[in-house]
Amino acid sequence: SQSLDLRLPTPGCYADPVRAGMDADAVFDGMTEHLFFTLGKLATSASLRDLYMALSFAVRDRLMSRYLTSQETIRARPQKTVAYLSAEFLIGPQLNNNLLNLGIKKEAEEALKRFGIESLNEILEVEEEPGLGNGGLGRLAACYMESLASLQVPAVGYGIRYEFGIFNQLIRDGWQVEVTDKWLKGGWPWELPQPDEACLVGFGGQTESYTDDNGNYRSRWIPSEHAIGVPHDVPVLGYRVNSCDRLRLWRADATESFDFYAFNIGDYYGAVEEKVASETLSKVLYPNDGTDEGRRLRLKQQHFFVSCSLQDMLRSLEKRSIAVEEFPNHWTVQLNDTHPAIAVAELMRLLIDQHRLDWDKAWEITNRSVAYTNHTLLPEALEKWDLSLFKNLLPRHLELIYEINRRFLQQVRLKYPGNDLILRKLSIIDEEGGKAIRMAHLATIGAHHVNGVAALHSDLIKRQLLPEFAQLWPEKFTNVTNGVTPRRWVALANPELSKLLDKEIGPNWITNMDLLLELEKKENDSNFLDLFASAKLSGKRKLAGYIHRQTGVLVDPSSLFDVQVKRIHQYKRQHLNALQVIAQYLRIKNGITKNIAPRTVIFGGKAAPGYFMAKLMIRFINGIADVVNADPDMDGLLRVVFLPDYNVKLGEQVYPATDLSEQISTAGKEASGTGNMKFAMNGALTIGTLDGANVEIRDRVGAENFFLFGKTESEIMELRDQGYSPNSFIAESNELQETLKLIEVGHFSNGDSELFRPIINILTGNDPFFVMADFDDYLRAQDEVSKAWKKSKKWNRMALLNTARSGFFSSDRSIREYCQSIWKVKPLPVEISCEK
Ligand code: HBZ
Repeated sequence: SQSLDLRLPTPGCYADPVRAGMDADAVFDGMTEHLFFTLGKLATSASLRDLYMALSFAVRDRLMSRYLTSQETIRARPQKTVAYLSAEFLIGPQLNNNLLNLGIKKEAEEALKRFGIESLNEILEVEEEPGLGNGGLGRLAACYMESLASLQVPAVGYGIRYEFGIFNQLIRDGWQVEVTDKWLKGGWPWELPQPDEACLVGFGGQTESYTDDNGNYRSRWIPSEHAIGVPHDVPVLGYRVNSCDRLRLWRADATESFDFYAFNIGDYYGAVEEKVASETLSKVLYPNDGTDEGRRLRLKQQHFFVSCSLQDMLRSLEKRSIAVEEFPNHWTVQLNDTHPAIAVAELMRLLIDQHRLDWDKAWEITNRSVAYTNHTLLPEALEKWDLSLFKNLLPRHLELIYEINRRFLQQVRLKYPGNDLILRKLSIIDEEGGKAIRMAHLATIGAHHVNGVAALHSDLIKRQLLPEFAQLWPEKFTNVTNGVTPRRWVALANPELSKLLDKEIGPNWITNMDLLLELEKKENDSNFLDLFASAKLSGKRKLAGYIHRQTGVLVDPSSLFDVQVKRIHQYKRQHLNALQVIAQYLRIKNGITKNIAPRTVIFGGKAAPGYFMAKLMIRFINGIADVVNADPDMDGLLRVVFLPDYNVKLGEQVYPATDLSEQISTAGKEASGTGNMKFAMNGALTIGTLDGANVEIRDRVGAENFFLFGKTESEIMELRDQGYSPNSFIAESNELQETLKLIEVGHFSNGDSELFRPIINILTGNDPFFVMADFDDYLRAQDEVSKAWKKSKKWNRMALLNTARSGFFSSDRSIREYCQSIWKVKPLPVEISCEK
């Protein structure tokens, strides 16, 4: 028969599109069946959403033989699998990505035409994005899963299936308003719930000691509360390969629908209480990207998903009758920041309490399996748990952590006799103030490798964050510079550029970004530069349309699109950018327009709901936008836009449309940045400080194709040590004084001189992020930008060289580095058998 048996891999099912059910007829038939049987709709009355669902189900069906064959291959072959543990996976819309990776975009378009849909975009518009992450860290996890699958590396991403992801952002009267993200309403077609593989997790209660059958002294944990983790699996298909990895997200369910004892005594509300409490566990993502609030529910979430995930890994060994001692040969566990760092204690607990291993063996297994990635140096972002809270929630883990710490500190004592200071610095327990558990210390002690996410950042981890650890274990510390997937961020997001690249250098750049270097040959080819520029212009036109629809502001696609999109944070310095805009506004008002390039300055990003200054910065930008956009003097010269609700989907529109990428954090504060890479790939020039991966971007694209400004990390440290005073910088800059003055008098707040006072106060007070110190040099660099923009051929050449030399920032390169130097895993090609 020609029909596809979706349960069994079929002969030649990848090579032969008909047999694989990959042609337009099959996609159409699949959609028709799903409309009828899954959605209960007739094609004649199907809405756009129905068609989105039907197409998604039809595409999901077509992933299934790859997914199941991949899982079966991983199961049957005794090879190491990556377990990427992350509290966040910001995976973005799935349909388009799966169409691309399967290679059936054209077929889907053809099938849609038969339903009267002329453009796939109409359908893609409908897709809800699962906002299961805050920003860079969560998006990185998603890029890494895509690269792992594309490189055919067996991997599972373990995380939490939050019912509500990051809030949706509305702008009301210039202020951010947070709205619940109901991404699951109406059903999400990409997940496969697996209730048969649920895991039980305990919380609270106490420990008690007992003597086991062999006369050994042991401790056991009697939790007072339980939750059930139900895995929801999302297939992660690699690009044009059979490999399809799995993202396993845990949903918390109550252990019992009713506590029957409480029910029997008539306490109905008491009975449902436990159910409600445990179901709240996976209810909502914490929307903080930088501050650690130390909330009990967050620690519960962390332990919940880590415990489920480790149990799942151990169970996979049991199912295959593999001894638990073999764990490190079968799993390599990567901790995405300290959010899953409880894994060190939980793996010890499972090995010792449940699998009856002795301490040394358990520790060897744990240490050989676990590695830790750090993403921040900011002290307020380093996770610490109050000791009493921790003890109350995880008493057995606290015992184990004490013992880990005791043994570790004994080692330190032997190395540094009589050095109490170093013991205090290295201890997992922070004794300053109220006692607390330092999760970065637990992760570092438990892990075989600790890595930073850009060269500078990894260096600062060794020099500033964990110097005593780096001295103790120099070989443990390493760097893996972040990367982003070229499939989503170029091939999908930028179809015009992709077409041009395909034509010029062939389609292999998508999996081998080093091939982009061939574009260097074209740097003086006017014809090609024009084509490159018109791809950019087409992205800008689309974004201009979106801006108009969303904000009502008309922007000129031929102006310089100057973009800063990222979480709003003082260290990222959106206010520095905003001040620069005011300075340009003043110049125009004063008739000094000779060197001005027409610009559209675009901001986007969410502020943590409790972060007052970040929310005020949004209000500030909108205040400036209102004044600038209403002033006829600015026509043709300056526009300011705050794009509401920046997310993955919007990012896909923004990167291809950007000429200038703003990467202006205080040097030493941004661990890496990943937006900077997406911009460079799409041919934007960067204006930036020597921070995070900017350093490496500049090294790669060439200093002459990058607008550098600002103090270096060591200059910032020096300033700080000398007792930094922002006023000495303000005193030297007339433009800065005038800019601040205009804000103070309420020019951007309808005469209200109080509204933005906190911004002025912080900048003229202690200015913790050195905005004043970098202002003049930033303005100078912006003038360079304007000058360069006016020589469009030169600009286009610089932009082309950014794309050409950005291959290093593919997440495929990052993942290869993790595989070789940290995980020691190899690809496992998946063959779809041709025998029935
Ligand atoms: O991780 C970011 C870094 O700021 C950025 O420089 C880096 O490129 C990126 C990937 O390595 N960090 C985050 O995005 N951090 C968070 O989102 C976060 C979330 C929850 C927290 C703390 C931080 O509790």
